[in-house]
Amino acid sequence: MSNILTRPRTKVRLETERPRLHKVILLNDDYTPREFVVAILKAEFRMNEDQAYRVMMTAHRRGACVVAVFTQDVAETKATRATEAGRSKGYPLLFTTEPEE
Ligand code: TYC
Repeated sequence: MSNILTRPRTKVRLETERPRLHKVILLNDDYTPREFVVAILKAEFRMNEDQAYRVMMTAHRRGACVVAVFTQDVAETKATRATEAGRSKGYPLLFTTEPEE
């Protein structure tokens, strides 16, 4: 029998890192009606009329607007649902996601 002493190779980490958050971004287009964008923002992102109108107008004027941040899974699900809601009415409305810095 060998007498070699071994040390444990793993270190216990006392803190867990927070998951990186992902932004949901609303992109402007020339075809989707403003009221429809506002309705989607209210339904999918639980915004009130005022918040939804401001976000829609920011995307309209600047080309894009950050809607909210979530974990990756939730951000992607919401962006997909919101984009599909537009597509179901024939609009090119687009929500994308990207990791927060
Ligand atoms: N630009 C659209 C229009 O004039 C409205 C719009 C706003 C569409 C924001 C998309 O993300 C958007 N009808």
